[in-house]
Amino acid sequence: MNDIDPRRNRPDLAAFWMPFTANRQFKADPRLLVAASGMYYRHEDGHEVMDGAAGLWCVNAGHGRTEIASAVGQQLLTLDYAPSFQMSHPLAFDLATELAKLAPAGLDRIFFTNSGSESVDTALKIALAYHRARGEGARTRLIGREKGYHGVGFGGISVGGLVNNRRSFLTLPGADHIGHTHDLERNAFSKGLPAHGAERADDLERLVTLHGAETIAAVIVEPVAGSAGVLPPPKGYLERLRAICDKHGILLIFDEVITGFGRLGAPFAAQYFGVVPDLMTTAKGITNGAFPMGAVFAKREIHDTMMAGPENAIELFHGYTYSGHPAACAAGLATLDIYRREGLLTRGAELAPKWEAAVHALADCPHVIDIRNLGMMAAIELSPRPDAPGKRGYEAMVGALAAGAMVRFTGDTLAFSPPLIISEDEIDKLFGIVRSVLETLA
Ligand code: PXG
Repeated sequence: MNDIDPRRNRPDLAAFWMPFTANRQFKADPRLLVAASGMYYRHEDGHEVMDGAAGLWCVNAGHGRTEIASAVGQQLLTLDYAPSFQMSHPLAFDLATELAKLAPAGLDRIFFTNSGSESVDTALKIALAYHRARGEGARTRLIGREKGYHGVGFGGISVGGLVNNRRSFLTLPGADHIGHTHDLERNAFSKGLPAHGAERADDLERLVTLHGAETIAAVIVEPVAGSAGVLPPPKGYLERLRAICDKHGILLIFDEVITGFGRLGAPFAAQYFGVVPDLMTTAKGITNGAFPMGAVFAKREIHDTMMAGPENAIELFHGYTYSGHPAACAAGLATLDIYRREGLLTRGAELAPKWEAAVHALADCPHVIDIRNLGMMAAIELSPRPDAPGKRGYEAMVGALAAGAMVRFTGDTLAFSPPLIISEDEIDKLFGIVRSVLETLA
């Protein structure tokens, strides 16, 4: 880890309007990270903080990977930028080819974006354009799920199901939602997939009855809901959703922004579950979080359907200045090399039993009302203080940071998703810190 210049003063905090943050609360008591290596961040006060969240679910190979840094640096010196509209550069094709090799069967056409939000909006637009190209232009409805998080674009918040992300904004008129699967009454303290709730996929039949299948373009779900607090799907749920989509000609989109790149112990959740979507959105782990990038994986049939009309006609009027940015592609290729070399896309499968046992051992801690896990994801749900929902979760996060672990919180749920290089001892250490915090939490 680089040494930090001790003379560096705290920066002026006023100008940076922070995303998804209580800005005034933060600026009154800031939390600044100044360096990172392997499993650890360094806090500005010098103490080491174990990364229990892979940054924001993205640093799957751990921090400070020199291979990625060198690849990006080299690329910037060789070819810093090249347009991707009507022009390109070799690395974009190389990375797409490598990603297609990892992809679930048939999803081997790759559209590059710069974030999860852009991947989601791109996938929704591809779904609409695909149906139109097939002569089913009436299929314009986009279906999400309650508690879903699909980023912050207008498409993503329209199919998203977290009210705070929607209430201040306009959403697309054609969007609707199936019900969520969170069911504490029947499924609390499930290890892995909860037993109850596969029938909740049938809610899609309700929307088909309400709107008509011929108006529905696509359904998008996170295979495991992440931001809502790690909600693994009930056993059989995704299979059922797939079957209903097939029955009605509706495209199924898996939002794998979190579950992609080894989080569950397989390259993608689609492979973990053996359920193949029509489109898949990714970002985050595609470059180990080191460079902004996202990618949409499309079934070849969807891509090929769009390759119609005169050869000089643009098939999809969509793309970004930075789609397939050379440095992002270099970061992606270096990241995939690391994943392959170190077996990180499947390492989660070996660690998951230890991970599961370690998190569920906290069931006796105060305030704990549920513990959930799948692959290398887990959550501990705390009972809210009746007068102050969310406060306990916030205090647990702040307490853990002081005690040497970075964890995410959403409301009163703590979420865990470590870099996939974590050792068994570090798993014990992480949950040891969490235990010490929960035991002293008011
Ligand atoms: N889809 C999913 C499933 C996500 O988890 C996005 C899309 C959007 O990605 P971008 O790159 O546009 O942020 C996400 C992002 C959290 C947390 O703590 C989760 C995300 C981002 C920030 C915080 O749960 N997920």
